[in-house]
Amino acid sequence: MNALHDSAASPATIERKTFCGICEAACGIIVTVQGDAVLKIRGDVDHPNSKGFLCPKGAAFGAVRDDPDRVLQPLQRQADGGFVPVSWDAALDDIGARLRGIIRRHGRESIGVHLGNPNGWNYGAFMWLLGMAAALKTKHLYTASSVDINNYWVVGELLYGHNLVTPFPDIAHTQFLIVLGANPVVTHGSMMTAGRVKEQMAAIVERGGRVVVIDPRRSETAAQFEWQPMRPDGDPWLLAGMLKTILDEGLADTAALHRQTRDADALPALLATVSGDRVAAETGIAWAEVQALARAFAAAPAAALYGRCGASLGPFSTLTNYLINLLNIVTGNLDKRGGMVFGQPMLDTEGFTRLFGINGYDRWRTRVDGIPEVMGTSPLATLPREIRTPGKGQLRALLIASGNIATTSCASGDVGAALDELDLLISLDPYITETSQRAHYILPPTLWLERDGMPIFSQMHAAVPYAQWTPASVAPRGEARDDWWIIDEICKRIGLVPSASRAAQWLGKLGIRLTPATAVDLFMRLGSAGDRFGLKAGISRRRLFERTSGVALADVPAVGVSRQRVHHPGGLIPLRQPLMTAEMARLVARPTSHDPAYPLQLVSIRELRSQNSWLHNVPKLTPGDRRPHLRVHPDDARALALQDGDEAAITSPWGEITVPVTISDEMMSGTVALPHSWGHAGGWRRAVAIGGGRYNDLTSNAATEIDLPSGNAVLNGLRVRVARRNVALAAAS
Ligand SMILES: Nc1nc2c(c(=O)[nH]1)N[C@H]1C(S)=C(S)[C@@H](COP(=O)(O)OP(=O)(O)OC[C@H]3O[C@@H](n4cnc5c(=O)[nH]c(N)nc54)[C@H](O)[C@@H]3O)O[C@H]1N2
Ligand SMILES: Nc1nc2c(c(=O)[nH]1)N[C@H]1C(S)=C(S)[C@@H](COP(=O)(O)OP(=O)(O)OC[C@H]3O[C@@H](n4cnc5c(=O)[nH]c(N)nc54)[C@H](O)[C@@H]3O)O[C@H]1N2
Ligand code: SF4
Ligand SMILES: [Mo]
Repeated sequence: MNALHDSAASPATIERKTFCGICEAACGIIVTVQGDAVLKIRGDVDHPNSKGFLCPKGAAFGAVRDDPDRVLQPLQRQADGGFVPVSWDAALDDIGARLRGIIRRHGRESIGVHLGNPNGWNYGAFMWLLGMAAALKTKHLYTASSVDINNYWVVGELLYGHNLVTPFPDIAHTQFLIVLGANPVVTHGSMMTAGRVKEQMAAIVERGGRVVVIDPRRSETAAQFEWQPMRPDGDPWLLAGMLKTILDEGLADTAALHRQTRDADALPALLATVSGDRVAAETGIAWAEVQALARAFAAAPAAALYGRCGASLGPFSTLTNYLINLLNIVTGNLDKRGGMVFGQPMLDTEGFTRLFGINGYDRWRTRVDGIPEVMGTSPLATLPREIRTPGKGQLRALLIASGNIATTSCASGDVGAALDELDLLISLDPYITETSQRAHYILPPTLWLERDGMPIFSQMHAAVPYAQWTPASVAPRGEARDDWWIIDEICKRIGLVPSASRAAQWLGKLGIRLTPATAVDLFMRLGSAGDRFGLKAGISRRRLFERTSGVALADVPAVGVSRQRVHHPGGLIPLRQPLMTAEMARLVARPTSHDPAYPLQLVSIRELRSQNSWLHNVPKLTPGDRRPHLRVHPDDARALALQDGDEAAITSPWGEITVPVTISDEMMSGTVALPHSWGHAGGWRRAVAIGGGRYNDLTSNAATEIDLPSGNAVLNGLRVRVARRNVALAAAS
């Protein structure tokens, strides 16, 4: 090809605005594309929330899109475990035929659906997966929430009458932020979409306020603010102790309690059995310091107590989350400027889920373990037993969309083995992963740059309420198709309309199928921010497509709205919660465990250049030695005769893995920490070559080892022992 021909053919360079679909920050970005190539990604200063911020993951996403290991054609697994490419028609027709056979033999309720984390940036997939499960009338709807935030959904229902009501810090105005088990400097905020979150936290201190980070590890966030070390799982004790102090010393905001709640007189009984000595023993924090923290929090002019994975992946995570909410409520910081505020989404997700009967709690229990449903879902912890336990409703076929549960779910080894026992496993994933390699078919999805997008999840917790909906920035690679399209095509072949809506079912009978874009646009335009089809000034998909940086819906989240936002009678928050009283009693009754066989506690680490189990296959995001290293305090290392760089075996009651060790005083002595969701297998060659131990081979999915009210997995605070590898080998032989 000569130069002249080359230049004549080379397409123009174009800049397109959209948002990053990797994490909840949903940063506004500008993508430079040439033809179907992504040349560059940079931050968009005009975005209402992120204001130009970009992290290394977003910047490197072009390399993920172009990854040579990306699956670009439907793959069918062969008897030898290898995969061969097949046409879309062949794959979909065969899947349809097999599903019809399974339905004939075992009924629709034997088919399951799993939604992994990346669906949070994939509204079409999200809706169509929920719709498919609703149309199947299956109880086998699983989501990543059950290894993450099921406890939030339960507390939302108990206190505010809707799972999706989950207040978040008004970070731009608070004077006192307590960060309980979260590392926003690295993770950029979760259940809180606050752009430039590190700068916003620094600004609290600059305006004379405080940021206190309570964490067994001096995390990247703790290192920049006040670090209060605490034992893993000390959270419910710390919170109960703080609440007791506030009530005993008359520091509660009685006017706020009167205005926003009922049955506040039930609170002292909840805490009757909590003693200062026990709080100190369980947290490792002196009782006087717990009291001082409570007094300072109550005295601050505006304060917010924010908890995340450190507080939501422990054995009492619903109780913990409940107590977090109580502290914010009792101190008068709920629904207050600079306190905890309610979200103002562009799409009324609360109304949407209510309309279709999706929200709710404990309307039924899981078949094998009797765990309460949460928003119509079953927890991942139950999945292997639902596959293996015979009887009506046994799980026979599963469609997994963007989930790598053979690594990210509790008891990952058991999950992998159970998936092999299914009659049919379908995985929608851009890679051959530990999970998708077990599938009969891997179907290649478009990635977020290649499809239109709206921040379906992030919009619910945005520090600056905003709306954004952008067209695809670049064409899909290969034969990749939008996840929702794939789901729709599978549903067509089994005679389903993937929707919980009766209207959609009727239209389906007439041969009319909505797209997710049409359905969301319709709902959004009828909602409070919508244009009511031209009757008022407001948003629609067409208008948002013209303003690709997004539009602020307000400067700040509204306050003084709790009566409207609480879905309980009178708009009042009911503070008498028998379920939580029972949990408190269970906590108090549980002996402080010091098992000499497992003297240490293990917690998870997240890293700047990783997103859970993915983004591990591109060199840009995996420089140097990327194996997950176990962080061990120098005192513990000395006692275990561990040197920096040694290989060590970590043993829990449920498994053992081997990892290299880094000795660091960032840990509290007695606690060790390891990055989660490494240890890959399958066809992502670099990720596999990096190797490393798989954290969740140490965790349990037993019905006794989860948070009981929510079914949420326990992934932090695991009891373990650690030994130098050669020592462990000698002991074993
Ligand atoms: N770069 C990056 N960003 C991400 C992700 C990622 O993998 N990488 N993942 C995204 C996802 S899915 C989520 S859910 C969010 C999570 O966001 P975060 O919750 O901010 O992330 P973690 O790193 O899990 O932070 C948990 C913190 O709790 C501490 N901890 C562990 N156990 C306990 C305990 O028992 N009590 C207390 N008080 N602290 C404890 C840990 O040491 C850790 O510092 O991040 C999101 N953002
Ligand atoms: N030990 C331990 N385990 C944990 C955690 C922890 O803190 N500690 N955190 C838990 C939490 S909070 C979460 S949210 C889960 C997350 O775990 P998962 O829900 O499994 O999510 P990811 O690992 O982020 O991504 C899963 C898969 O999605 C694929 N993918 C990416 N984009 C797309 C897309 O657009 N379409 C499709 N179809 N696929 C896509 C990726 O290739 C990847 O294989 O992990 C949990 N596991
Ligand atoms: S912080 Fe999250 S949303 Fe922002 S660029 Fe990084 S990965 Fe993307
Ligand atoms: Mo998560």
